Amino acid sequence: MITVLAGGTGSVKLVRGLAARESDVRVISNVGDNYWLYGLYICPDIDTIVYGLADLLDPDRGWGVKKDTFNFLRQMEVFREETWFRIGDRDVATHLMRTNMLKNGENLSNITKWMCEKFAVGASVIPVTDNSVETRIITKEGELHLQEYWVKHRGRDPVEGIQYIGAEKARPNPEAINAIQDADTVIIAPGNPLTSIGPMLQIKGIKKELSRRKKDVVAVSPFIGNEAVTGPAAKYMQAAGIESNAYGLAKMYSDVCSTMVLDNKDRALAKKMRILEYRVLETKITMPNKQAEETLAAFIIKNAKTI
Ligand code: FO1
Repeated sequence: MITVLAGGTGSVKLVRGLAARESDVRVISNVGDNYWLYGLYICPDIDTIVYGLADLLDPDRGWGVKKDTFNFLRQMEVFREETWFRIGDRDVATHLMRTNMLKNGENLSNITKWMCEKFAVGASVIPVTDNSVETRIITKEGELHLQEYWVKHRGRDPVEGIQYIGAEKARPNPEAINAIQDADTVIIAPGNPLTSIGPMLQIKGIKKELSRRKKDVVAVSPFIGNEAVTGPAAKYMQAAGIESNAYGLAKMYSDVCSTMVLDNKDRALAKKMRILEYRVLETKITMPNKQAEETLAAFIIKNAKTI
């Protein structure tokens, strides 16, 4: 059994590769970028993973449903509502159903299970907590929800800090704890370390359980050199005072992880990582197509247990 800690667009390709090769895959999903809009509860990371596994994810954007239309949003424009967050017509049905179930007293874990069933996803997708955790970005202009900072303001202002509101008190999902305890290998997907993986590591029970399994925890770097393969990870790492490369990541994950998968091009960083007592695996970490997703997944599964 393989357990993956995953965020959104940076993680879904590896999750898909693992699910194609393994029969029991459990995906612990970040909830820090969940967002309320028009009275709807939107869970981008959960949805990206579920759509990705259901082969419904838009491949160009990396979020939302492929070939979706935007009539709902056009009507919201008519109502003079803000429409900077591009919710598609099919996507909105997911948010409507989820919000309705929440209002009827269902928790996010069960709603996500329902979603996996409806989209015929075989892997388990487990929200890291059913409590509210909110990633907020601090800039000199003030504090913004991650979606407002990144999508509405297009990441315009320098990041001065990151906060995970609610993480401290959040109760880890018992199924997430079981998934970490029972896994042969736990993989930290190449998601944004501060906004996709970071909020989960701030939940005490999750961090404690991962550190207990440290020798079986493998992280996949989202960096090549000082740049993230996709997205704004480098910017957030610099803001947090962490080197924006695989070595900075290794230091950040050193309490919870003992194996780092990095790109062949980052071979020069391996020696420094070994000083931190990491086992280092070098391969090609970019996943431009489904074949590459499976190849990386197979590489990790094969090498995870060769100590
Ligand atoms: N990202 C954008 O850059 N622009 C959008 O308009 C946008 C809409 C959106 C709608 C639903 C959804 O599930 C995700 C969406 N995302 C959008 C992606 C999202 O902002 C982030 O990439 C994730 O939260 C990070 O994991």
